[in-house]
Formats: sequence, C-alpha cells, structure tokens
Amino acid sequence: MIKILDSTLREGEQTPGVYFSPEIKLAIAQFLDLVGVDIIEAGNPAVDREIANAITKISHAGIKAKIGAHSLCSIENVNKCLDCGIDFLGIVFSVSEKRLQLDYNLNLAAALDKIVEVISYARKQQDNLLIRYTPEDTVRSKIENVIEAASAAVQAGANIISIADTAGYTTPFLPNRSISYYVKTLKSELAKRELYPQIEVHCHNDRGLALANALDAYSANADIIDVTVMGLGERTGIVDLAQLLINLIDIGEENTKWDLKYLKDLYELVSEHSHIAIPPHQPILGKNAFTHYAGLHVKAVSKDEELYQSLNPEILGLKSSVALGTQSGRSAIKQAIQQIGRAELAENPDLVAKILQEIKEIAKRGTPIDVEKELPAIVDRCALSELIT
Ligand code: HCA
Ligand code: CU
Repeated sequence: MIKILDSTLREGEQTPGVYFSPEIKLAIAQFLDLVGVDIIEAGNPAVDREIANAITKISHAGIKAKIGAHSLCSIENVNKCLDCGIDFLGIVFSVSEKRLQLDYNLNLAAALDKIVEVISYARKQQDNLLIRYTPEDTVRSKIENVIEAASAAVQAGANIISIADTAGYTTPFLPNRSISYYVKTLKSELAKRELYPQIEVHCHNDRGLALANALDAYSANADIIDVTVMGLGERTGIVDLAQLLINLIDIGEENTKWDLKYLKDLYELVSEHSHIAIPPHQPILGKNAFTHYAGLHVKAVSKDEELYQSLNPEILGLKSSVALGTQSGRSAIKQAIQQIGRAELAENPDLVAKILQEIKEIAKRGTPIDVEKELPAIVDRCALSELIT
C-alpha cells in the first residue's frame, strides 16, 4: 500500500513569507494524523531554534504518524535532528556532476564517502530510525551517480531512497525523462545488488506536472509519495495532498486509512496561518469545486448532480451548492429560495423573475452574491415591491 509523506511543515514552510509557530505546527500535524498520512516531515532543526522546538513538541505529542526531520549531509545537522526525538531522518546530498563541481567542489568518490559517513553515524545512534537518503535533483543527475550513491547509502543503513524532482523537470510523456523511469531503473539496479530500499518520490510543480508525475511514479510502484497541503513549497511547490488522495482512490488504491473529511479544516487552518488564500477554482477544496453556476448547469444538477460532477463531495463531508449571478436562470433562483427556507415564494413566477433581474444587476457590479447571507434581504425587498405593485 502506498504511503504518504506530508512535508507542509518543511517544504511548505519554504514558501516565501510562510512561517508556522510551534503551536500551529502541532495543530497541523494533529490534523494530518487524523487525515491518515504515514510520515510528517516537520522541518530542519538547524534552520532555527524555534523550528527545533516545534519538531520536539510534535515528536512527543502521541501522533500515530512517523515524525521526521530534514537534514543536510553533516553530523552536526544529524545530531540536531536526533535531539528532537524523531522516528524518521531525511538526509539530502546531491550527486549531480554540476552540483558536485560548482557547489561542493568534490568528486564523486569524496561525495560517496561523506554520504556513507553521515548515514552510518545516524544508523549507529538509533537502531529503529527510518533513514531516507535523497540525491537532490536526482532526475538531472547522471543515473550512474545516483545508483552508486543510493547503493552506498542503503549499505550504510538507509531504508528509503527518494527520487527528487527538485526543479520539476520530469514529464510522463518522455520515456527517459519520466519519474516512472527513475523508479523502475533504481528498483531494478538496486535489486541486482540485492538492495531493496523503499522508493519515495518528491515531485515539484514547475511545469504544472507534479500530480501527473506522482501518479506516474505510483504506476511504477513507488512506495512513498511526498505532498503538502495546498501544494505549498519552494517556487511553485509540490503535489497537493487532497488532489493526490482523491486521485489515488479514483484509480483504485484501496482507502483503508484516509479520512478525507478532515481535509477542509486542515486546509482552512493552513490557509489562515500561511496567509495564502485557497483559489476558488482549486480542485477538491476550492470554494467553487462543487458549486454550479450557469443556468443550464444548475437546471441539470437539480435533476442529477452527476450531470456536471464526476466527484462526490460527500467523500469530503461537503455538499454541492449553487452560485447566483449574471449566468443564473430561474431554476437557480428557485433552488436558492428553497435553500433559505422560503419555498412557498418559489411558486410565484413574477417574483422569481424579479429576483433574477435584481441578482443580475447586483452581479454586473462585480459583487458576488452569497445565498445564505445576501439572498434573504433581496427576496424580502422583491416580495415587498411585488405586494406594492
Ligand atoms: C530542499 C530540496 C528538496 C529536498 C528533498 C528531500 C528537493 O532541500 O529544499 O530532501 O527529499 O526538492 O530536492 O526539497
Ligand atoms: Cu523540494
């Protein structure tokens, strides 16, 4: 069964302007646990003292999910992670030729020594620790380097190898540039050496393909997929948690442990504290994801929602709704009047026509109309003028 690693608290906090306090981090972690993710990557304690405190707090909060910390490839950083009481340690070090040369000034052999030294050290400190090694920018690194580094890391004690599409470079349509190619190649090459780590994927969204690539990796039997709430992260972020879960269930992954009803509250919490609004047209949890607007649509869904919906909002504990505005027809007005408990007025065609006209005028000024909050007053006004005329 596929595992989900949520990195809202680490990758998500790498969104410019985003910072979650330790209390909010804990609340987010508790919601992620209720949703049923397997691993929560809570941050790199070397970045800031308060981040270290937050990871420690989350590690000791009785959360079912494994709690992870993120580390650069240094013993000092690893020690800071282990001090937080974690179950999972991610160590990142690129073996791309460009990075080795330009940034680290190391050859491959020296890089492998460093990776082995740090991973063996971490393994010695904590027997039951899950250790992940990520050759950063895996998919733009020479595959031979990746295989060597991954083999060395597993032999030194790593349980998981992550394929990082750090710059969102992969695409499912080019066989040698697809993440499924990397998953298959790494699995088969390591198996030849009798090494069987779990394979994780971390897909950035630079080309808008993060979700497609994650599903491509899933089809190649990846074991773990990285996500964040709202797809937050560096630049254009990574895979969105809600979108991945919905699609995994849709393509046949048996849902034995995810509770999608907690997603709405989780997304609202993250949106509030990241100060980033959820776009209304965002799939799954955007305000308009299950809202019908144009007259033709509203009329059809009043008979059967499936006519304009391929997902059932009930799986998220949500209901579909109707929006009112210039695109509305009589049917939408009638439904909305019923929704606010004034069903008897819906039988008066002149009144319905009047309300429709008024709604259109208001909407042309660019004001959205909230059925619950605004419609009652509009209905009262129109009903009164009906009585007078
Ligand atoms: C980063 C880059 C990273 C690392 C992923 C990982 C990436 O350190 O910010 O450690 O598994 O995209 O490669 O997020
Ligand atoms: Cu990343």
